[in-house]
Amino acid sequence: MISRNPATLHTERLDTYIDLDRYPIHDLGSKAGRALIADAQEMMERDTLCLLEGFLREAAVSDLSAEIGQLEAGAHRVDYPATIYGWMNNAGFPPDHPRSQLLRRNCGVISYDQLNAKGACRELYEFDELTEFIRRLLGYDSLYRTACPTLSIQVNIMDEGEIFDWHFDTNDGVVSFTIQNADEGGGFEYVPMIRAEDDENYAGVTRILDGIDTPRRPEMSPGTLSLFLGRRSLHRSAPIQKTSKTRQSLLFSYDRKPGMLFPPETCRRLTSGSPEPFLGRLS
Ligand SMILES: O=C(O)CCC(=O)C(=O)O
Ligand SMILES: [Fe+2]
Repeated sequence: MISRNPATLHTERLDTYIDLDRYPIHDLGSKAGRALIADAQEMMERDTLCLLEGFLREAAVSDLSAEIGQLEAGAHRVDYPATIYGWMNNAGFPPDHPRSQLLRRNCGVISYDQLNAKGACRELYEFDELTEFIRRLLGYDSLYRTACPTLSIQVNIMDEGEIFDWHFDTNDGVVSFTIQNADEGGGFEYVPMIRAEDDENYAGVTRILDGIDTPRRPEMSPGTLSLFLGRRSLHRSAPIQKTSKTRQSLLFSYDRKPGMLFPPETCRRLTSGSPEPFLGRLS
């Protein structure tokens, strides 16, 4: 019998989740690994979005979807009106101004504490190779999985009629995996670089909100890894139309410092079902 060394077994386990032939994240120093990083960074610079199609193997997508499907009925229901501009004080603008709009965020959320400790979602998150890959893509000196017992992993579930409407993110990037799409609607829509820190471009934002300009609607098939920088790129998950199955996306959180916890307010908003509007910063 051939004895198997633990490193080989570990890589084989990683390979059951991630298509290492196409995406060699276990060997980033190789020629193929360096090309992968360079291509992905180019996508991010160009589009603020890097999509790696077929990153997860089909069998892994099935396992993840099965775990999520079993937990769906217990998902926290989220439904509240929210500002597009969460980091700013939005008081005092005219009613039709983008800063005055409150748009609906409505979905189900399975939080980290609801996942199976030995399930597929957590096993995927725990691979150091994945964290290191994301660190390299972002070009940070360090990157850690967050320590948040509630939101280090978040599964978003969307059913018929639900929408997670237009906004800018306040974080440094979101890593998500498309696990299942709805039959109709619910696509990710975005407008890259529509705002700059010194130019809010309210006219451009208004044209999107009013449906005059068309956002990008990238194809995101199950198994796609997406890394998105949403600070400057307006985005939403479009309304889910008639569907026999939910849209499932799996979100992983990272931070440049170890031990990061999300603010209690953020955790509460995504798990308590409070309909209280999110107005942004109040002072
Ligand atoms: O689920 C999505 O496609 C969008 C989620 C999102 O933009 C967010 O959570 O900030
Ligand atoms: Fe977002």
